[in-house]
Amino acid sequence: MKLLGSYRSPYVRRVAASLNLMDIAYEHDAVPVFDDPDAVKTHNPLVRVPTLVLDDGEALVESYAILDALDDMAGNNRLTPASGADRRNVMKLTAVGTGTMDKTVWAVYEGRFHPKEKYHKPWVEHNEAQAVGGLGFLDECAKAAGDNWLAGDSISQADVTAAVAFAFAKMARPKLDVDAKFTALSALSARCEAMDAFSSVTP
Ligand SMILES: N[C@@H](CCC(=O)N[C@@H](CS)C(=O)NCC(=O)O)C(=O)O
Repeated sequence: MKLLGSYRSPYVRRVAASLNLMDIAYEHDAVPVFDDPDAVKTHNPLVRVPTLVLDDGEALVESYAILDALDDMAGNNRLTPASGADRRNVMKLTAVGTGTMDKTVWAVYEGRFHPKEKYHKPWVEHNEAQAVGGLGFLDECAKAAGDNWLAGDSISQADVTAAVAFAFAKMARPKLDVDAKFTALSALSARCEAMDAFSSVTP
């Protein structure tokens, strides 16, 4: 299988780190989606990354749907529990993580795609405040988890997505000073980034 998209994208990176944790082999093509949209359009009508092209040519789109399919393939290495309260918990924490990514990305896009005179600072601040809200929530959960992972004694998709969302906010919005504000989440992130599964997919 081939994963399309740069590891600068937090959505691509969470899929890549998950593939590594699941021990599923893949090729990587860091296609620049904005500069070379046709390479992605062939496989994904939305022209977004991540896109995962399976060996038989079937293309999977949207990180949550890709990860759902990968969990199915991963057997005992799945990162989201299959059902029940454990699944709901991991899904909720993961949703806060992806929401944090969304809001951080939107704040970045405002500066990247609007001409200077159309840059709307209140909208950037609105998105940043929501990203900070998400990080604050995950930080409280990391505090409560202590030496454990967010959803128990083994790493789950909640940890992967929280760590990647944190690293992305740190890289893309340095002025938010997330290491100082969210110390428990920062420690969780450091724990993840020390693993090959994450360090091998650094932007
Ligand atoms: N909800 C999507 C978000 C994917 C996404 O927004 N990817 C960005 C890169 S960070 C992208 O492909 N942007 C291209 C565009 O929107 O034109 C997912 O989880 O996969």
